[in-house]
Amino acid sequence: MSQRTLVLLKPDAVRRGLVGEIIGRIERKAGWAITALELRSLDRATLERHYAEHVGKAFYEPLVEFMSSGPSVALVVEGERVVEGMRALAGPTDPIAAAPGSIRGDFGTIVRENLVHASDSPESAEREIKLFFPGLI
Ligand code: RTP
Ligand code: MG
Repeated sequence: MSQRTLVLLKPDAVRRGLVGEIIGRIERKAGWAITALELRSLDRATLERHYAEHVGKAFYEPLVEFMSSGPSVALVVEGERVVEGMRALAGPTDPIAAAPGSIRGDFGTIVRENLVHASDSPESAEREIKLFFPGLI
């Protein structure tokens, strides 16, 4: 079942020079394709819409501070079961709980600075793709 998903390489991934490494892992997945890609700094308004489910939580403000601390790379990835597959490639939210082999497991230690975002359902993916790439059909 071909799907699409929205991936963000968060500011820590860009700062640490891990963009090529992470994109390489996505590119090597059989049958997946990157169909949009942009380096951009995320403003508070965009982050509030992106992370609407987390507004008001204790970690929300520090999350927004972090996510606006430098540019991110936004991508649309298309392919077979890519929503579930990208979440698996990223690993669980807490990098210490993430298995080696996953992006967060290989490169992360801090819950907030966990390198990547990947949409958590096909519905979230469509909402997030509209937010980051409004020109995309
Ligand atoms: P994401 O939305 O970024 O793909 O990550 P996720 O689904 O794995 O995690 P989610 O629960 O949606 O949380 C969004 C992001 O907020 C930061 N976070 N900090 N306790 C904390 O300090 C905490 N919990 C979450 C992480 O950057 C997480 O990815
Ligand atoms: Mg999430």
